[in-house]
Amino acid sequence: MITLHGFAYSNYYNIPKHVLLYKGIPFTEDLVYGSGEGYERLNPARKVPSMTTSDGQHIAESSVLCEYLEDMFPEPALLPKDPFARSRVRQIMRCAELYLELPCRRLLPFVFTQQTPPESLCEEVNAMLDKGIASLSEFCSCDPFLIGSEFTMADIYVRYVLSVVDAGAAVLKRDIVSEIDGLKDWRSRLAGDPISKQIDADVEANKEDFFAYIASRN
Ligand SMILES: N[C@@H](CCC(=O)N[C@@H](CS)C(=O)NCC(=O)O)C(=O)O
Repeated sequence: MITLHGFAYSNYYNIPKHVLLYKGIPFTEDLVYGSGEGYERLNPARKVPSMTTSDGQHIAESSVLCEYLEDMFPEPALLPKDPFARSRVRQIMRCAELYLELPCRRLLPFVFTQQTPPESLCEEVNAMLDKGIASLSEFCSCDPFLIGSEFTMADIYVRYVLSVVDAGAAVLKRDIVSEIDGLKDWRSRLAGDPISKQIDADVEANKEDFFAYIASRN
């Protein structure tokens, strides 16, 4: 059986977890924070999530895990059949990570320590966010799903990117989600999905343990 390694408070962990649940693939969860002893055998970069396949091989990087699951379990499909539409899904995922998630992630240490980030950092983050907002505004119809009528792995990916974007938005006092037409409503619709609800409940359940872990590192 597949094992997913990581922790529920990790937005990246929840991406393949949502894919596994959506496709109805049996899996077990192994609660680990990436700094644990021996974790480098699963993922040399020590990032969460990683996955052990049913034949005992280790894979990491959330988008790579999504692609592996799609290759191994093609139904229900999370990529369109048309090659251009597939590339659009991947482009949305890539832009969401590079230009929304990663810049906002730079602000997380300030969120955790409740400190004010330097103005120069906020300017850098805002400039990258402009690229992400321009890209998703161009590529996402949000009607009703990101690329249109078909639910894809981009919907799953962006949903969990937005939890880090929310943290960045609070620091920057910038309503990032509202800057992308239709994204706010798309997000509310997706939040009502039973899988989203299950994952959100698991995030809440892990919160105390995660913050205790963070405190133990400082
Ligand atoms: N590109 C990686 C990023 C994963 C990532 O940054 N995970 C965070 C948890 S949400 C992590 O492991 N942080 C610990 C660290 O950076 O050392 C992916 O897509 O899986």
